[in-house]
Amino acid sequence: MRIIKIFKITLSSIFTIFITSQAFSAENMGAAHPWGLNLREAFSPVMAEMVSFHNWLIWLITIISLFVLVLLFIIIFKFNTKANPKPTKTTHNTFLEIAWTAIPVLILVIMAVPSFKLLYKADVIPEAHMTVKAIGHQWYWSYEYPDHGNFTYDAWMVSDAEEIEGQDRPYTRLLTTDTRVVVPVGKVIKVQVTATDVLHSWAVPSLGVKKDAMPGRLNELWFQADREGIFYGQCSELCGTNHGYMPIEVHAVSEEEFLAWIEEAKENYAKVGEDLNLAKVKE
Ligand SMILES: [Cu+2]
Repeated sequence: MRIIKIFKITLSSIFTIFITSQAFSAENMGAAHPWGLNLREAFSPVMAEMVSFHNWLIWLITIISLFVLVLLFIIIFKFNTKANPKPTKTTHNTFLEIAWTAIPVLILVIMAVPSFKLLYKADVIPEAHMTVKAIGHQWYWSYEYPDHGNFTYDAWMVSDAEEIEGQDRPYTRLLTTDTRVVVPVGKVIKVQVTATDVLHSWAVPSLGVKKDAMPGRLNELWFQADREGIFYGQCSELCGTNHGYMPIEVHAVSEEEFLAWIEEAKENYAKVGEDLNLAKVKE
C-alpha cells in the first residue's frame, strides 16, 4: 500500500511539473505552499517570463537527457562483448566530431538568446513610478519612501500570530513582518537596496527579484506587481545568526489604498534624518 502511495505521489508530482504551469493555492499569495512544486507563482512580468523560460528549458533538458539515455542503451545492448565480440578499430570520424561539437554549441546559443534578453529586461529599469529604499540590517529590514514624504520604518519578523491580531492579513510563519512594504499594483516600482552592516540580499521570488544589499553601495531592482496580493521574501545572503529571520512582506494594493497607507505611514513613522532612534554618543 505504501509503495502505491509513493508511486501515486511521484506520478502526480511529475504531472504537476509537466502538465500544469503552476501548482498553487488560490489565496493570491506569493508564498510557498505545502506540497507545492515548481517555481513560485508569478506576480510580475519578469517572473512570468522567468517561469516560462524555465519550463521551456525543462523540456529541452528532458529531450537531451532522453537522447543520451537512448545512446547509452544502444551502447550497452548493441556493443557489449557478447553482442559485439570483434570491436571496430575506428578511432576518428571527422564528421561526427564536428557534429558533436557544433550541435551542443548551437543548443547553448539557442538557450543564451532568450536568457540574455530576460537578463536585460530584469536589469534595465523602465521609467519608475516610485522608489522604495530597502536597507538590510542584522537582522531586519528598514524601508524609506523618498517620493512620499521620505519616511522610514523598520520591518521585523513576527514570531507569533497574536502579534498581528486584528490586522487584515494572514500570519505566515517566518515570513510575516510587523510592518509591511506597500506598493501600488500595476506600477513600476524601483527598489534601491543597500545595507548598514554586512551583506544581505533583498529577494521576493514571486516578483522575480533578488539583489545583494551591500554596505556603501546602492543596488537597484524593479518590479511591477500585476495583481493585488501579498508577496513574501527572505534575506538571501548569509548574513549571520538570524539570517533566516529577516523576512520581507510586500503588499500590492490599489492606488487609493496605497495613498491611504501613505498618509497613515507619514503620521506613524519617522522622517529620514529626524527622530531616528540613534544611539546617543554623549549623555
Ligand atoms: Cu540578511
